[in-house]
Amino acid sequence: MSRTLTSVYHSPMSTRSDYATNHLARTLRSGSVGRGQALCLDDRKRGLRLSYADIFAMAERYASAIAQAGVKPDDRVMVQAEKSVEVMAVYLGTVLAGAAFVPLNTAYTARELEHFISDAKPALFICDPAARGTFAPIATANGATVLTCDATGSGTLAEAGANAADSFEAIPRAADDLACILYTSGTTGRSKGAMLTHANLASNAETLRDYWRFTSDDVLIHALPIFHAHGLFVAINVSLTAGGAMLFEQKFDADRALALMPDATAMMGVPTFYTRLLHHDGLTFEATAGIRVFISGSAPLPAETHRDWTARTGHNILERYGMTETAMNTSNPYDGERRPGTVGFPLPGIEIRVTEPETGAPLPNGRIGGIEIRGPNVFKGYWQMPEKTAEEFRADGFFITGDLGVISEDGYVTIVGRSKDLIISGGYNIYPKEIESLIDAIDGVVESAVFGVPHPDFGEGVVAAVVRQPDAAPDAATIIAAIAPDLAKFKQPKAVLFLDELPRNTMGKVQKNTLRTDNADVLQG
Ligand code: MLC
Ligand code: AMP
Repeated sequence: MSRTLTSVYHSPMSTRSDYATNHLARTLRSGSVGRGQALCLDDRKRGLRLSYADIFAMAERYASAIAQAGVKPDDRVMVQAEKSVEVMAVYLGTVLAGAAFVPLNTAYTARELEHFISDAKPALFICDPAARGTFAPIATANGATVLTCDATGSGTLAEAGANAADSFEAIPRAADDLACILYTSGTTGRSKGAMLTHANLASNAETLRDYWRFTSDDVLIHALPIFHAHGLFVAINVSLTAGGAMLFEQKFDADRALALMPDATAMMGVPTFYTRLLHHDGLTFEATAGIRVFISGSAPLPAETHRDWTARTGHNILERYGMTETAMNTSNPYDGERRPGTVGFPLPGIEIRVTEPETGAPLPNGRIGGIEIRGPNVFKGYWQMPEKTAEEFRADGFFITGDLGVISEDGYVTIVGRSKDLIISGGYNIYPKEIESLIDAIDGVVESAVFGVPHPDFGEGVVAAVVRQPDAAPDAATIIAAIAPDLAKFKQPKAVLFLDELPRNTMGKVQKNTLRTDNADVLQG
């Protein structure tokens, strides 16, 4: 397939800028050196076909605009805007400008935003023009300049970019300098910012490119959000580092994914992508014939889905395991057995051990324990939380993931559960504590327990068990209405159950396992 472009967007690859001293930018540009006019990103809904030269020219213009907005090296650039090539260029521009990129889920409400902004104190905040009225006062009160960008790229960001210099001298950044902060919810309900360095992201991109054999011939269906590790660090970084092309979709849609497959060689997704495609009549051997690799992660891929996929398409999905704090840790092999229900082997250069959770003592293969990780991918710590950071690391540098797993005699890692109270729904992490606190504050509620149960589409779905005062009993609709303004939609319970009391053990601890087992079919059908 020829992917040389003739596009109105053509810009010469900047010759003035030398990325050699900016650790991550150097890696992200490495795949395209000498191939400036090759296709980098194709957004068919917007009719955009952008070459590497176009994308890096845009990134340099945004880097200039970011610097002009007063952003200095090590400052934060926070973005809560719909997925677009402009947001991707802001990510690259932020890296070039030596600042830290802080993307946020577009579903977050003003209450959730308030915490992120006051915690990260960004110098620049970019949001949708429609949200400006709500978010700008919070951002400016915290010292940020505000720019806007909608799903089509319109807004004051584009204006600033148009007026900015079209080349930018990359700010030198060393391996250990901060590149991104990604917020990940905390068990106490307070989100923590995971600090990822240039070397964390660059090393993971190169490792995954090589392990999964990505090259400049690849065309990736990119239908993931770009505010999380999967869509940003795995999909974008690997594709750029390989010099491949991305078919950029606003969000996942099974019809569109199937329509794109004849032009693609790879797809990355959360398990929901695969279960939704399996429900589509169009999923056949023929429809998927041109795809080289289907990759799944962010949540467990049921072994049954893996097998059904093979039966319907002839492809074995390649499942991998990662997290915000570490990017990717393990992967099933490219060649060799992709074993259903497992997440494969530690990636090259990354060490994994399974330990006794209380003591950290390493356990032999075959024994279930806590998964711990050490390697160049492991983050620098939680933003302004040195004690929390110290708690999550062993003295010898291993990071305690909070996942429970086992390593087989032949080295395959299987994740069997989590020691953290966490729900993963459609690939999004949801911490029950945050939802419980909001429900408990509602008039007439005595207490609540939030837990995950099997969901046919999202893998797990959120359920709330609520104990009410007898005289002023709010119904389920009242409870959802009360929390909705403060809680992103994906975190809101899909069912509310009323109990006379919560099940507790002899220590008084709420038995979430009992709740999960007793209500396992609440969201089925
Ligand atoms: C949407 N909804 C969700 C949801 N997504 N509810 C629970 N969990 C989710 N993940 C809500 C919607 O608001 C809507 O509410 C209803 O559920 C149905 O929406 P939909 O239109 O069917 O959903 P859709 O918009 O298609 O989104 C589903 C999805 C999306 C799976 C495509 O959630 C998604 O792209 N997930 C990927 C998340 C991701 O990238 N995770 C990576 C994290 S990084 P209503 O009531 O209005 O209908 C990481 C590290 C690693 O974990 O290892 O990768
Ligand atoms: P996040 O904090 O959003 O980065 O989510 C990371 C968590 O997702 C991990 O700690 C795991 O619990 C889970 N996860 C990621 N990939 C997989 C996978 N392939 N199988 C099971 N769980 C996974």
